[in-house]
Amino acid sequence: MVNLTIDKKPVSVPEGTTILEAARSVNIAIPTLCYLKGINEIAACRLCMVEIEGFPRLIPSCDNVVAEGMVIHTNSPRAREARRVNLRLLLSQHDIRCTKCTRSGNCKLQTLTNDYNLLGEHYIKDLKQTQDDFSNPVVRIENRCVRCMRCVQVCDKVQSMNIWDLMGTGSRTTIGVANVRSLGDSDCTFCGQCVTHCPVGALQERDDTGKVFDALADPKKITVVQIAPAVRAAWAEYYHLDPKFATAQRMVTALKQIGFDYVFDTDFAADLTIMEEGSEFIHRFTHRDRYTWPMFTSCCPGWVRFVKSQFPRFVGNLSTAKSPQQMFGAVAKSYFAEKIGVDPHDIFVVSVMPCIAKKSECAQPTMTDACGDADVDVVLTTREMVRMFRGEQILPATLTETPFDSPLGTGTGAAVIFGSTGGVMDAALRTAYHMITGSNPDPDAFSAVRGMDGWKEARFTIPGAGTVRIAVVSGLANTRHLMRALEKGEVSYDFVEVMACPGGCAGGGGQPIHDNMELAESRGNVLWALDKAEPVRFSHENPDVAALYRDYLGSPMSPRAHHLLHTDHNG
Ligand code: HC0
Ligand code: SF4
Repeated sequence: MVNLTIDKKPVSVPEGTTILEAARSVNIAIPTLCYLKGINEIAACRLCMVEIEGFPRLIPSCDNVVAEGMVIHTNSPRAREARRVNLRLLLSQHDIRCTKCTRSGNCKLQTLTNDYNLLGEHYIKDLKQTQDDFSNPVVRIENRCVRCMRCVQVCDKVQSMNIWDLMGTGSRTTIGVANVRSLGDSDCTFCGQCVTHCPVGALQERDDTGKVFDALADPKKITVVQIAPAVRAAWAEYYHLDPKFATAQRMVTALKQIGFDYVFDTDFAADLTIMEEGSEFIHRFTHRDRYTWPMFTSCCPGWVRFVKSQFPRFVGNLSTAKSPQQMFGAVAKSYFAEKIGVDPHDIFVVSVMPCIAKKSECAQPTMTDACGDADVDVVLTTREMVRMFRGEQILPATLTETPFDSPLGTGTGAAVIFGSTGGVMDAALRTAYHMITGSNPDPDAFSAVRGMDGWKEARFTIPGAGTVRIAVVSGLANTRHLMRALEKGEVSYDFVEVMACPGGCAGGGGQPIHDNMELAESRGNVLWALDKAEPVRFSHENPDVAALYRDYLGSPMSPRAHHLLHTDHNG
């Protein structure tokens, strides 16, 4: 152990601990902007400067480690002044028109500017003119960037994609797309992890709320909205509401209040996905030699973009099942349109997703199977939906609960866990077991797939089918490791679930942002608890999915189901 003193407090920490972490261990907070533990410890912002007795210069505390006997002052006049100067330098290159920024009120730089009372300073006239591209699902706004490098590091280390890179030198240093490409031409998966890790508003999703307000105001449009599983675990975080209070049913009330005609649940389509994907898996498993292995889940568009660009020879291993969001859109503009007797072209489908990549998924030219129009018209992130609620002055704490509309509003426990890593696999195995054996397993029989490990493996024996070898992976760097191991023949599986975002959609790139906090696990736990509390925990027992097969699709994998619910990923 190393013994030292920080702000007159004795501290004892293991060798190699940074000064910043040593201070945190005794509840001394040193301000940071660029710091992300284990990912970005590079002293780019230089706001964590501290003074060390006997040392001539101030040093950044995030990338310097403790030494025996150090006497450190974190808030000496010199340290405080250095922080103010460094903050001013950051502000001199930053668009400080906070009223026009989506991160206003949730911006680390804005908070520090207030904390250090730099409110009278104006640099705006020196800003350079930029032409920011708002056409892609992920948008970068150059003049808001503080060159903290978090996006570069998260993309490299957590997602292994290396999309962002440092460009230029000196005062012209900035971040851009590596290899001088545009974001749209790059291999960006649009997972949005750079967005949720940006401390300011330099990265955000493309705002599509205007299109939704327009549709809501159009008397000819029948507006339908679906809510993804993981949204319910996070939507009210900005309002500081406990997830137990902030139920999906209160979100239904709010969405009705802003004018949607029908509020449905992506959980319905998640159960439908399990019927199709489970049947597909059993078909492949019983005709083993006709397919290449393993079969991969296909519901995460970040992962689908990843496999297409990084491991194209595995594209044929993807399940042909569309994602629940796309199955929902296709069913809404066919079965549901028929049921209520309207022209599907008049239905406007909005998805609320914890995800930015879903914006690119719904725009795929192949996702038009119901009536030739896009099956899903607009995807909003959880953050965009909250922005709409705010604009409409909705106060979630005052809302009562409203049930989802019928018939696309019923979901089971197996569906709600889709939003957490391991959930799709768990749900698929529950139903595959029933399809093979004719009886239900214990709904918790496959709990080995749960938990936050980035790469999980398990084997399950299903009577009549033998042993099924599965893997569950989340985060694209973990995924790359798994894919390389598969290529080298170091591992082999039958079925693999992949989610691009660490922890799955609960930690998705469209979820509320809390600086320096990873909430995928706690949000995921909300979803697993919802599953436990559901009376029905098997997708094949969803009564409205059963009715859809009975009245419209026939059976899983029928020609109509194939047309509406499956896709060719090479298409
Ligand atoms: Fe997900 Fe989904 S679970 S990808 O994370 O499969 O976005 O929540 O909606 O489509 O259901 C996201 C979340 C979904 C889809 C579902 C899947
Ligand atoms: Fe989107 Fe979920 Fe995939 Fe992340 S894990 S890219 S939130 S679908």
